[in-house]
Amino acid sequence: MEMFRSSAAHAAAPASPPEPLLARVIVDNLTRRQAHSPEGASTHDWYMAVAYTVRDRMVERWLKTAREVSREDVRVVAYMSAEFLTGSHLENHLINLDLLEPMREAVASLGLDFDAIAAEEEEPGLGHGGLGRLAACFMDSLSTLQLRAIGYGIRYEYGIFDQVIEDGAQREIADRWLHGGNPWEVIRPEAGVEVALGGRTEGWTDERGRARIRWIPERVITGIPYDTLISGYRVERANMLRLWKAEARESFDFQSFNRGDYVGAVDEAITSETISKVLYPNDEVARGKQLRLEQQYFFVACSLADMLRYHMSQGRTLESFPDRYAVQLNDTHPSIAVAELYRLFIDIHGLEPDAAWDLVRRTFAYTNHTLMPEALERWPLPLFRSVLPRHLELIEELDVRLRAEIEARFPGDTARAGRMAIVDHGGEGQVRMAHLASAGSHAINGVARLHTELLERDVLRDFFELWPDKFTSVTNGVTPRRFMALADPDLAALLTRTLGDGWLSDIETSLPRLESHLEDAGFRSEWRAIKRRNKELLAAYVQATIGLELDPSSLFDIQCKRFHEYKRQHLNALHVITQARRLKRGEGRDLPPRTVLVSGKAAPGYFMAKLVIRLLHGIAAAVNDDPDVAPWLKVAFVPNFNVTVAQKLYPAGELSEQISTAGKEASGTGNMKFALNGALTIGTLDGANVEIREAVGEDNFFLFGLTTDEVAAVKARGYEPRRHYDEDRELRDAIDAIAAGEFSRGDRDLYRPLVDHLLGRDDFLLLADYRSYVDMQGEVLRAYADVERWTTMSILNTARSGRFSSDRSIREYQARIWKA
Ligand code: 26Q
Repeated sequence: MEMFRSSAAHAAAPASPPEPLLARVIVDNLTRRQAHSPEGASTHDWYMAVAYTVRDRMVERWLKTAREVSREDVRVVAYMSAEFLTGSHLENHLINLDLLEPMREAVASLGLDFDAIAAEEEEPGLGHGGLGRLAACFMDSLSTLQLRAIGYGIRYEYGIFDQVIEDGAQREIADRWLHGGNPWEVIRPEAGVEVALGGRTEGWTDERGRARIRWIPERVITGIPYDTLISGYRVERANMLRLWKAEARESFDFQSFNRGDYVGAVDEAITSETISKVLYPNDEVARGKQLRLEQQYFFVACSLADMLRYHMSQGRTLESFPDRYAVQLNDTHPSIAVAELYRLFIDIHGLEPDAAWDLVRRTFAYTNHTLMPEALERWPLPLFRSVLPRHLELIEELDVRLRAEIEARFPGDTARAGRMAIVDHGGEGQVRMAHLASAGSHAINGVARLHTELLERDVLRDFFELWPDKFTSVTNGVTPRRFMALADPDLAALLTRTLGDGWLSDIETSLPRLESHLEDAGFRSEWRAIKRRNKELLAAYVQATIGLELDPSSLFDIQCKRFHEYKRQHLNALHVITQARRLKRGEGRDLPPRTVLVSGKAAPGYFMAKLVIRLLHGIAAAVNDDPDVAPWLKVAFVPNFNVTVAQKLYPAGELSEQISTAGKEASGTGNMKFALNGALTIGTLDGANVEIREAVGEDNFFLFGLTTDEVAAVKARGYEPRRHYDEDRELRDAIDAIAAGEFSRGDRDLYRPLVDHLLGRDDFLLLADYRSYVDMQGEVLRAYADVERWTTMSILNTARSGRFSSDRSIREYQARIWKA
């Protein structure tokens, strides 16, 4: 005890700003809030104490913002998303509060290691990848820009699975992120909401003699909000993320209880609670699973009820709802909100349909994140009817309205009306959620310029022709607080020394000033030293996790993202095989060595994606142990890619692999995180790569591959991947090596499905792009050999990537869509 008392006293005189109380408050939280004594406390106990200390500091900001919302005439942004991939909170809040260093010192004064304490935090993995992480970046920027916002989503008890690798294959482990307690959330049982499901509808006549419909549900569950504070960078306000947990309506059902069926009643409670139990692990493949529809409806119904209840409690009219709330739909996952709000206005509040529809459309805006047909959500009619019978009736009604609008603008064009219908009556029938979202919103946006163009030209073409003014493009962005300041503190310190304090609030205007330091030898060598140190840190992490030793002087070439065939991790693999074979022949040993790092999860049921993970491990095993190859080329698979691992990878990246088939990746955001951290991109003209290349300059970007139009032309002509195999000796050797079992201990069957697919169909045109990719990888190494040239290109990538801040994205949403 003595140590703690004297250390706490020590903390009375730390470096500026003085935080005499911090250490004492931490000990207070440990003892009073958690009933632990300092001597017996575990690292996790200390983490909880530190977290509560930070949370308490922020509560005032939060309450202040809430008071302002109730007083002022502001429009609140409600960001509705089935996913929020926030990453760990502790250090992020400390950066925002300018308390990271004082907290380090306070913790050190207690004789403890801050990094070990911070590492105790389980990151909330409430998303798969890009879309969920984007929602988290947007929440960060909304707070930093001091816009009033609420993020609405689901408090999954199990987030995205943890990935472990066994014998080169992915195995999934349940993510028990709540196991150790979550100090960041505040439960609000008093703000619970009831949500109905299933059942049927019936007609009735209201007191004014109007024919009305009511929904007689089969089940009712309760949604309980859990609030997490979202601080902004150096600002006095804060927003919140409100996530819903599903619970049984009562702790037990009295009727069953009276019948003596206590266990049956508990059973029903368990069934209700499954709704928020687990994040579906598939992304980009929409499958008609009832529980997934129930999840979507559950959080949307809770959130709208929450908004309406607050709105009415302030004594406001229904008509003013769209003036007070701008609801952004993060893809179609929450798009049932369109039908739900329409239902609430008509069935519950008795509005006339025309008025209700007008209010609905003024409320919602829809962001599309995909061009892949299999990712477009569609629900089979029988399933939809059994879960949401009343909503289906209303959607049929909306369909009639939509048809009338189409007829007025394109008379007699029944083919068009059929293509655009919300309910597709072919076969068993389907509800097309992208059509519901488009019809029910006043704004529709894609997430990069190319993506929006393709939406307008292709996926949503008919909607664009009907409502061209609804469409807009908002290129994605990432928060520089997490992905620069937090992930790369040394770089942040250099930028503060070079650009002055405050650069992090507006990187779009501050980073370009780096160009005036381009010739400064001292700055350049610091720049290199920082990257080198980040590579050493990553190498140490890789050594500790998979026991592989990396050479920090080699080029760190990284591809980290979900595994998908369209993202083409197997094209990366083909290049590695080709390069290994060259080295084996003695070619290319005069060029700099390269370390290829790959990281990412595959959906548990995505056979081909999992096979590619195995292949990469097979290649790693062959390459890393070969003395003719390993000095120049190593391959490391970094397991369990998540936000925490990402924060180690991006700062160490020198070459960013953004190699999707042109026209498939809506935007990408990892591409932006790498560029901001001074990596160069090797990439196709896909998603936001196009804009990154424009921003950083074509000389500072390694472009390869077919364009979107060329891809379409090749497919239209009848693509024959085998021709490339026949004509390109190195390509043939690489594929033959896989087929021969070189990466599967002689097993010729393991990768057969992959090889057959590549030679037979090759939907994502790996073989067509192989030669230009491999040649460009040669250019990369030649450029890397010239240290000064690479340094210049690296600095320019950072200096010119400021527009890929999510602050810029949010300003655009605000100016063009929310006008909050
Ligand atoms: C849908 C229905 C049923 C089950 C799962 C899903 C589902 C879940 C997640 C469908 C899609 C997703 C995730 C999509 C996603 O992350 N898209 C990415 O969004 C990023 C942010 O805009 C873009 O940068 C990426 O290009 C895009 O792939």
